[in-house]
Amino acid sequence: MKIRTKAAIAGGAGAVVTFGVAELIQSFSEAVPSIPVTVSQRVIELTPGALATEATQTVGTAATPILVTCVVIGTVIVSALLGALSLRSKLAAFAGAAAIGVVGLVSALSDSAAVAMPTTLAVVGAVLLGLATAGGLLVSGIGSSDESAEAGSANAGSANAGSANAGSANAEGSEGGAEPFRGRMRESDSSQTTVSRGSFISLAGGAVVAGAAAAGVGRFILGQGNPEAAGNAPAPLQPASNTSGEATDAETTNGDSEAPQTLDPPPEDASFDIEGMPEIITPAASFYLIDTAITSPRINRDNWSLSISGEVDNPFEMTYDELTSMPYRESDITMSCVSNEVGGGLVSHGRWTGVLLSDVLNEAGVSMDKLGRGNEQLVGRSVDGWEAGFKTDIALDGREALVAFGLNGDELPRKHGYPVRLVIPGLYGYVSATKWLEEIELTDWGYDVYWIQRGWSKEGPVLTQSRIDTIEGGDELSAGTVNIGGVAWAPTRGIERVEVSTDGGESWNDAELATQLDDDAWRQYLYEWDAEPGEYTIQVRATDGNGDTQTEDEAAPIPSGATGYHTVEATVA
Ligand SMILES: Nc1nc2c(c(=O)[nH]1)N[C@H]1C(S)=C(S)[C@@H](COP(=O)(O)O)O[C@H]1N2
Ligand SMILES: [Mo]
Repeated sequence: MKIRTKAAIAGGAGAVVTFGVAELIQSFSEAVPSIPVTVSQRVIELTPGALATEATQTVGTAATPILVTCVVIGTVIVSALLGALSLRSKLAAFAGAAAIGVVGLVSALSDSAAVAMPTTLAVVGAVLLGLATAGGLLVSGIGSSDESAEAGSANAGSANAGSANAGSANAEGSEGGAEPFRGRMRESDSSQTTVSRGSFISLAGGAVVAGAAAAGVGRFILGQGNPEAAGNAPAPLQPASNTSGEATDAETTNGDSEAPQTLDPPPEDASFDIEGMPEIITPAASFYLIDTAITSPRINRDNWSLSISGEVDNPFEMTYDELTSMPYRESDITMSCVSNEVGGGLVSHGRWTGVLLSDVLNEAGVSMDKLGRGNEQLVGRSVDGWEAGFKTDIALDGREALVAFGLNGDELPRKHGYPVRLVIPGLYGYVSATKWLEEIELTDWGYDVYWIQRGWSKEGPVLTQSRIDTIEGGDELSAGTVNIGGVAWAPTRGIERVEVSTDGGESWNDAELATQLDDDAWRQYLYEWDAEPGEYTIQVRATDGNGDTQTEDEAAPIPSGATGYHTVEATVA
């Protein structure tokens, strides 16, 4: 085996050990984040439009596991090159390893969950162990003394020159004194420090296996400690005792304290019991998921607090118990993502438990005339720094804008913002629905939040949309009664009418509407079509509570949300 190959293997093995040890440590301590994950997170933040793509917010989520893998493999490759480099210059190799360590440390420290001291110790310790592994392998595989290393590096140049002339000079198997590089190494190896090729491979392999095993054990422990990964549902909601009706104070603008703390189960006639229809309340486990976080922040709600900051008279902090002791309500709110394509699945309906945003602001002493000004926004900031912002009057115009801590009767799932998030009816998630909320800042409307910086429109009202759920494109249907059904939504405005066309929009038929749960909720529709054999282009369109019908013009999701009619081609036989 070429000496440079051995050196490269030593370097790569060292990196694997570093990652493994770091993963193992972080599985034991919430104060220490995962290095590859935080590095990937920084890459996403520093490359607007690259992974967190400009065209859709969904690709970023799908690409993140690939990104983490690339970070790990890339580091192992660079470390292997550094191992080879160490034959020429130990100093340069050390500097390279140190630089990798610094990138890892800086990334890890900038993570919201990182505590400086344990994180630094963990990263430095893991890097040192990796270096020791690489060094040990180098010594065992190549030779120990500085002299030999220097000899190696001194000869590396000529070895290269030699191999340029005669490519095979360096090849494994070219035994004997003809090869200067190996020849010199052999000499200085008289101290018996090198091991045989077989045992070098076992040593290096052992190091890699140990590193990978450490990472695996770490991941396993994390999985055990994470109830959601273990398949358990979030805990049932048990907010601090709070007798409904005791409103914090009378000034609350839209805080009708009569709002129920829990909703009755949806009435039977709120949904049609037909195949393909989505459940009227989306189970948390199938609620659509969009965010820029590679792993959801782990927040201990006993240490959590919400701060109300910015142009407020007195900056204010509220604990979880304080929040959940305020009058709260359960509200039906359909949420959707601006990235959703026409007919797509990035829309779900939840029963959210939370305190009115206006009540929280009021409690914090934010004066209503300040909020009434048109040129300001409320920016919700997540523990991971992500931000969404909307005009201040949204909090006051009567809609049920919530500081939410429950979904469908349970605590928020970690993926969906545990312990507290914002849910604002009628706004797409990217401008409003901050998960893992830790701060609400009153600031100038001119300030651009995360997705605005990446080309999406500033206001983000949810457009009226409808979807066909019971028929898929290309379906072969049998003649007779065919159920064409699905959902339509126009949060804050409600759905007044849904029409179905089977002839590509030439003629329209009124669909039957299920009972509307709430103006903020999606509404099911059903058109029982008497189908005769033929080819059909089926479409749907909805009219909102203001009497406005969704536009037929087709637009891509970016910048303001996809428009056009959901269209499905079907054959009736
Ligand atoms: N902290 C944080 N909150 C976030 C996001 C995010 O990336 N980070 N994404 C937003 C977007 S674009 C949407 S559509 C909704 C999705 O919420 P869900 O994943 O609970 O369905 O969350 C919003 N809140
Ligand atoms: Mo979104």
